[in-house]
Amino acid sequence: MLKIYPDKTKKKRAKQFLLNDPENPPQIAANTRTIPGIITQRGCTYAGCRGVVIGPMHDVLHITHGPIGCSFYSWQTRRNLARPTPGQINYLQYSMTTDMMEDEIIFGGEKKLAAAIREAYRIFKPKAIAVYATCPVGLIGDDIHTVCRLAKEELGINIFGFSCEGYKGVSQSAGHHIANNGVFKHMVGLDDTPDDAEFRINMLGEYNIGGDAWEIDSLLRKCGIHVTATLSGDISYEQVTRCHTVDLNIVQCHRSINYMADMMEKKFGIPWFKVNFIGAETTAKSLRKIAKYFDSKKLTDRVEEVIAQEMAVLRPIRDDVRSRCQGKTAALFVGGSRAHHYQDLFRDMGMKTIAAGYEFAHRDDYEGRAVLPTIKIDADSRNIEEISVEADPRRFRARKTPEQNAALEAGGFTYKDYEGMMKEMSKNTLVIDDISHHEIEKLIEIYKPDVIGSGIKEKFIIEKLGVPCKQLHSYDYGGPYAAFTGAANFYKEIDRMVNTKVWKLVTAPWKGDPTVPARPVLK
Ligand code: CFM
Ligand code: HCA
Repeated sequence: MLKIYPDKTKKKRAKQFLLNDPENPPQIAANTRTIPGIITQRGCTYAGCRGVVIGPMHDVLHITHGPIGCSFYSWQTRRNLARPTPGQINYLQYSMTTDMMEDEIIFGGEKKLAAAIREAYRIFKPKAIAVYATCPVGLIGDDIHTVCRLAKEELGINIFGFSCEGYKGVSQSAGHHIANNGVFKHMVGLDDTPDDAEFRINMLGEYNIGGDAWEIDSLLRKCGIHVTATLSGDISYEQVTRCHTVDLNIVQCHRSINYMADMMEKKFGIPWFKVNFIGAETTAKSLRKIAKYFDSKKLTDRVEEVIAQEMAVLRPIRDDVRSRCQGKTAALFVGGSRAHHYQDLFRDMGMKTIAAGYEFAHRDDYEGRAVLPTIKIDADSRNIEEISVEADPRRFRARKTPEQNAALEAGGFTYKDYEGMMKEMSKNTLVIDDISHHEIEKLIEIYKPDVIGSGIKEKFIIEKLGVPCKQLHSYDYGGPYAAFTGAANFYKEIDRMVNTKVWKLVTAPWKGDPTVPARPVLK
C-alpha cells in the first residue's frame, strides 16, 4: 500500500500503519500533521468547533466570522437533527456569516463583526450568540473576543467567541478542544436549577446524527434514567447552563468531549465513564453499568426488564441477518470514535472488521488510556488555551463517598476502563491512521472487504471499485443506528448492501480502457 510513496513519506506513513496485537497494542503515530500531497479525509479546526461540538445547540445563534465558504460548508451537512418542543426556538436551519471581503481582509473585520452581531440581535433576540473565527481572521489578527465582550455589555445577552481558525491544529480535533473549553467557560454552571428526577445524567459525546440521541434518550427513559442534557445533540442553551446539576456523566464519543467530562469532574465532582450505544450487546452492557453505578435494586431490575423486552424483539431480526452475513468482512475508516464503536454492530451480525482506523483520533483512542504513560498526548493542544479549573463548592446531590466508591470498585466496577480500539480488534487485523485515497484503493485490491464504512469523500471511489460503502458520518440519509431500535435498522441495511448482486455488475470505467479521449480543441 505504501510502495508508490517517496522514501521519506513511506517512512512517516509506516508509523501510522500496523498489524494489531490486542494483548499489547503497538504504538501508533496518531494526531500528527498529514503529509502534504496525500489526499486525507480530515476536516479543519473550525469544522470541529462550529460544526461538531457547539453548532448543534439549536437556540444559540451561530455567526461565522469569515468569507462565505466556511459558513456555507457548515450549513446542515452533518444531519445533527433537532426537534425543539413547541414554542422553543430553532436557528439550525440558518447559516449566519459576516461574509468577509477583500476590504475586511486588508483593513480588519472587527467593525463588520460588531455590526453583524447587532443586526442578528435586532432580528432574532437570541439568548446567546457564538462567534467562530475562520483562517483569515487569525491571519489578520481580528480580536473577536473583545468584540464579543463589548457586544455582551451593550446588548445584555451572553456573547462569546471561539478562536477556532481552521489551520490551528492538525485536524478537527483541535476544534473539539477549543469548543469544550468555551462551552465550559461561558455556559456550564450558569443556572443551578436541577431537574426533578431520581437518576439524573448527561449524555456526553452524542450528536443526534440521524436521530441517534432520541433513541438513546427514549431507551434511558424507559429504564427510569433521566437525561438533563445531551452534549451536543438536540440541546438548548438553557439545558447546557444547567448540566452541572446531574449525578453522572456518561461519555460516548470520548474523542470530542473528554475535556468537558474531565473539567466537570474537577469543578463539580461529577464522575464519568464511557458507554457505547452503538450495537445491541454493548448497549445492554452500558445500561447495566449505569445501573451498577446508581446501586439501586429498582433500577437494576428495570434495566434487566427493558433489555429482555428489547432483545426479544431484536433477536429474531439479528438471527435472520446473521444467517446471510455471518463471516463477511468490513473495514471502517471514520472520524475519532465510530471506526471503533461500529465494530460492535458488525460483531452482533457475525461480521468481522478486518481493517480500521480513525481520521484524527489520538493515541489513547487507539491504544487505550490504561496503556499510555502519563505524558501529554495531545500534540495539537499546544495551540489551545488551557483553562484553569478549580473545585466549585456547588454540589447538587451527594456524590459517592470514597467508601462507597471503594465498595463499588470492589464489586468489579471501574470508572476509567477505557481501552481504545486496538484491544477490541483481533490479532493481525490492520490498523491505519488517517488513511489516504490511494491506500483505500489498495486496501480494496488486497483485502476485498464486503463493506466499507467511511465518509462522503471516499464513498464514490469505493463504490466505483465495486464495494458497497455505508456512509457512517451522516448515514446516507438513513439511521438512527443507536440503541436496540437503531441496531435493527443497521442490520437490515447492511444485510441488503452486502448480499445484493449489484456490486458484482459494476466495472470501473478505467478497467476497460484507462485512457480518457481528449476533447477536440475548438478553433
Ligand atoms: Fe465523535 Fe462524532 Fe466521531 Fe467526531 Fe466528526 Fe461526526 Fe465522526 Mo463526522 S464527534 S469523533 S468530529 S462521533 S462529525 S458525530 S461522524 S468525523 S466519528
Ligand atoms: C466534518 C464533518 C463530517 C464530515 C463527513 C465526511 C460529518 O468533519 O467537518 O467527511 O463525510 O460527519 O459530517 O465529519
